[in-house]
Amino acid sequence: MIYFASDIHLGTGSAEEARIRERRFLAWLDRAAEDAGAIFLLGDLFDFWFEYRRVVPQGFVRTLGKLAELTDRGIRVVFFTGNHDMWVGDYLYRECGIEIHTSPCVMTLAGRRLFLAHGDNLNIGHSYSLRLMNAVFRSRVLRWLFSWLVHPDWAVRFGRWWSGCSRKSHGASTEERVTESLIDFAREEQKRNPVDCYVFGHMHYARDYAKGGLRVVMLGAWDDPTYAVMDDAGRMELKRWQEPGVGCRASAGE
Ligand SMILES: [Mn+2]
Repeated sequence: MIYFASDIHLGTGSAEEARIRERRFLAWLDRAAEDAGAIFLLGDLFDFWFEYRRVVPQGFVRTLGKLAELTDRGIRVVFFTGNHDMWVGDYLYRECGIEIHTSPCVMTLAGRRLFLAHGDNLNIGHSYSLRLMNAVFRSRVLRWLFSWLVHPDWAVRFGRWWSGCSRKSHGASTEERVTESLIDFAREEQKRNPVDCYVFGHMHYARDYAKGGLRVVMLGAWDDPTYAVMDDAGRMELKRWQEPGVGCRASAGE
């Protein structure tokens, strides 16, 4: 089985909220690891991440430990960076054995060709300001300057503030139309380089779109966790994650 999740946004909210979110994700990883050949994390695993050469942000130790344990056991863990963790370097690869991708990728899995991406910056060709902002954020030179000029405590403080602002402007989508731009992108891409399925995160709205040979699976955010799973025959399904025991407690109270 191959599992897909995105937009976990570890570190969001108060310390207690962040711990609950992390535990929920770990429970999902444990469940997935029972039969996973690979686990794909399609971006925004962290609400904010910035890596210095020898310094990484505090926190997330249970997640990093779990991911390292899974790769040690031979499970392939693949991470596509999102707009909240675009500054991931090679630490997660070196320390946890995670395969890292910083741009969209077409992969053949279980006999299916899949287009995988976080889903940000796919449709910015028409917008000069978005292209410029993207170039600034992804500039290696500016990243290097930032890491040498800004003390890590200040960088993380600023990053967490910025991530909070970004989430408020883009996060917690309640309308299906937010997914339309990704479907439009897939429709155009399909003319150039057809695949069996597109898998995206980013929009914080879970949707499984299938029409006229086009399949676009959009993973939701982990405020209400969803994930996708593909079996060995290449059948993909979008699912809601129900933590073991949570449903039982609710029904016991009736
Ligand atoms: Mn996100």
